[in-house]
Amino acid sequence: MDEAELAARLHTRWLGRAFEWHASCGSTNDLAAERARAGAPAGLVIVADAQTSGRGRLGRSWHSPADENLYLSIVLRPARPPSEIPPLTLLAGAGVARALTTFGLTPRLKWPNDVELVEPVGATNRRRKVCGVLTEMASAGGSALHVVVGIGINANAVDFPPEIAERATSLRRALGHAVDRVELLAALLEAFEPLCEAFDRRGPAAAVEAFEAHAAFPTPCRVTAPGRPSERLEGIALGVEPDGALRLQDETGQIHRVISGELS
Ligand code: BT5
Repeated sequence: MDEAELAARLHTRWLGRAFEWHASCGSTNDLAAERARAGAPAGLVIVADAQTSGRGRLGRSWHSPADENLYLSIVLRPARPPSEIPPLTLLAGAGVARALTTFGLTPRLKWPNDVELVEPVGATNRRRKVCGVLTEMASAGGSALHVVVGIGINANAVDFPPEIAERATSLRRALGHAVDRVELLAALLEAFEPLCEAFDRRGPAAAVEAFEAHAAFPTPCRVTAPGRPSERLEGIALGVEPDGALRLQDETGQIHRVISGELS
């Protein structure tokens, strides 16, 4: 991937107009945070062909083999208070979903940060993860200084390590052919730019609206607390609240607001 190639294809106004490409790095989120602390503008995009310590949430790792997939981080400086920042994860998922739709796919968003594709496995269909989002923020004095939105998309990987083989898929597996990563990146940035502008104007409501257009909730669904798998709630997901929390009704009819957790 190279900068001139992206610039020639990209039709955004500010997102991705500052761009760095690396053959390899630890985590693009760390590089983006470093650039943001040094004053990088909103819209800076950092892409790596490989990550040696790609991260998920809660210290989990993101499988990031070289040259096959898309690993990127975006620096944003939303004019919103820190409490309104977490729904940016929903917004980024919606951006990815819109981009994948332009490839003829029907992605489904799983609250809060997974993009999934339906894959036939034997006689059944399984939802498998094609993308994950990791949003990280630095704040001071009640305002968000910068936000880094990290996005990993399995573009062309065909095989996955055993620990995720049952749960992961890629665009290539779904489409039956390889995808051009520059084209994928341009489609993603073009889809995400207007969403970011809507978020600046309207905050979390814009994120929730965009997310719900592609959301699919497992029924019934189970939510486990981050890092505490024994604490769980089961019920029917009713949707996402205006602030991004998941609304879940348990079997007694009680409604719960889930702010973070793992959905299955
Ligand atoms: C995520 O975390 O899904 C967020 C992933 C964000 C990755 C991007 S890549 C660019 C940027 N730089 C980074 O360092 N990170 C971001 P979480 O919901 O915690 O899911 C992590 C879990 O997904 C792992 O524990 C595995 O079970 C599974 N997993 C790991 N790698 C995967 C992959 N390539 N495809 C599908 N599933 C994967």
